[in-house]
Amino acid sequence: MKRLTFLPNALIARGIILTAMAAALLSVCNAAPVPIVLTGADRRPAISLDGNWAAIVDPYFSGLFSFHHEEKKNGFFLNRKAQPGDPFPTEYDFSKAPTLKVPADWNTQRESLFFYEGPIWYERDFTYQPKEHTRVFLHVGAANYHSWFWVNGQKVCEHEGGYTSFNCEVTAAIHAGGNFVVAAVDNTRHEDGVPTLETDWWNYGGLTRSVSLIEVPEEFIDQYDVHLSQTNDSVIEGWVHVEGGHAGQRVLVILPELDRMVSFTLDGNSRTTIRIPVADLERWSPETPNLYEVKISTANDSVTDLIGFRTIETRGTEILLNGKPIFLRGISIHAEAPYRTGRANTDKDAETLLGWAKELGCNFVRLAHYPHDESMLRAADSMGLLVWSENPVYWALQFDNPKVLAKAEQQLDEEIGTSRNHAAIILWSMANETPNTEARTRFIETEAGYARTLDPTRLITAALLVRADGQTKIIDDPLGKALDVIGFNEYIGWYEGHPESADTTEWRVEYQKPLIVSEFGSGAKAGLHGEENQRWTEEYQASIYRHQFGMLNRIPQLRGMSPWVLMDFRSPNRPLTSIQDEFNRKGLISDQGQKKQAFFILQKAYKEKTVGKPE
Ligand code: GCB
Repeated sequence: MKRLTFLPNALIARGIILTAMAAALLSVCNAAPVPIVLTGADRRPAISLDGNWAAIVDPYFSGLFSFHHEEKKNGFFLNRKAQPGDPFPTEYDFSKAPTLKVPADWNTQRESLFFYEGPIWYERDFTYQPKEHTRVFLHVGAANYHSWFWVNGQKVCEHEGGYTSFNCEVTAAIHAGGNFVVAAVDNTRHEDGVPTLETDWWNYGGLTRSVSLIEVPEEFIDQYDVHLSQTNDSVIEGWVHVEGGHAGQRVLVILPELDRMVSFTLDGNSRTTIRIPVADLERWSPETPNLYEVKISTANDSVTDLIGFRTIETRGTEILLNGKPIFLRGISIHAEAPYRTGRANTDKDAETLLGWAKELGCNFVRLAHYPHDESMLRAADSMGLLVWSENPVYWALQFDNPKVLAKAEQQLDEEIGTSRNHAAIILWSMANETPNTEARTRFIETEAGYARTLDPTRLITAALLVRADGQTKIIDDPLGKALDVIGFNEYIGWYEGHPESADTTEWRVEYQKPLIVSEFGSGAKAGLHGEENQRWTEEYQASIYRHQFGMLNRIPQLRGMSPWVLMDFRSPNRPLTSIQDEFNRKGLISDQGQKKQAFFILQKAYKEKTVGKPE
């Protein structure tokens, strides 16, 4: 079996040398085959492994670790099926275990797992017919947080990070007829994790997104980037990488609607840059979310994607979409499933959440606080919603720990590698509300530099904290220097002062760059009514929104907003009985779909363009 690495081909091709930190991580991971990033995985034919998986709860992780806490070679009991006459007691017998549904978090499936944080074993049988000259990958949409996989007892990969997809090669482990896959998924929080111990959202565990088998030829198109040139709007450019490809091999790129078919040649790094002159291209925008079929093929492989073409850049304090200034009328969204709660992971969830954003009058969504799934991005592309996509560098990570930086960079590789062809995404967010320390600034500057090497076509942002001097709020966090667009969060009227405090608040912004207020808001229990000064009522929340608008309109370089948050979401930090009941209640809509008053206040302001700079 050919070994693949995490290393994005784009980086190899650009001759960029791995940071010492990333190299260190790779060598640590060398023990297990490492998964690869696949662009457009959802565009390939797949054999679904979704459904019911046998599941064994293993809080002490005794299935993987021995009584002296050494990792058992190959998972011992767990990597094989119990056989009659086994010499050892088989305590982990999947045939006797209850099941859990995949894709889904385990917390909302079984009452006893609601607060569970730890490892759970999954097992599923499947039949398979190998084909000649075909490689097979186990595609995992997401497994939160740390996961291990075995196919027919052979370890096929290990992965850290709960919100990105990855692909483990199983070609050598899979065989004709009956097969079985075992996964261990552990959502234990770690100080050196990304995110770390503290978050304000539910730590949903499990195989939270779809799992499938993807078949590809021996040489296959693993990554590609197809976008409109920033400098010439009649040229589509980018690159294609063919895993296992060789110099001189042909790659065809076809855009049927534009009547284009252009051939390129792979270089010694199995990569080619592409450049395709086009005429009469209808550019992608929120008003005209045009998507074009793009077919990329080699002699043996082909993938067809749907891609929109637009440019995004900044000029002074403006954000320019297709060369024209735009104000981002947005809302923040967690990947929380409407109506049923739990992790959002279906096309229907995406349509509901983004449908509400459209109803609100948005042209923009902040997908907080981690990469959301492919269905959200496909829906945003086709519905015409610009997207802020975020790496889970949230609050206080171990910023002086090189291994943590390597983990953040690995998650960026996966986020950008899988979703780089979505026209909707305009902003890569590096972090949220991080403490202003030198180690933090160095960490995120490095992360931002890395993101730029992976994708120089989009804007880099982060949600910063602000400080105050009396009635003046100051945005001068040194991290601002590393960003193209500055996001900032503030909770005037909720965590400080009263809703009216916004009327007298002034802002001093040390950067001549576009600003987005990436959060403001207040808690409100849907259906709870009272006076405007009564916390938790819909009236209080509505009042916060009204008072914010005037203040925001006085910030000259404000170019966007994404109030917190579209829908109530589960958080263990929110225990207030009969109000919160383990939900963060800052949603404009309850988890059961009830719209609160503030929804209509924001909707009116967006539709009448009374907040923000009219274009
Ligand atoms: C924040 C965080 C967000 C929280 C929110 C809140 O500043 O960025 O994750 O959920 O405040 O509700 O307090």
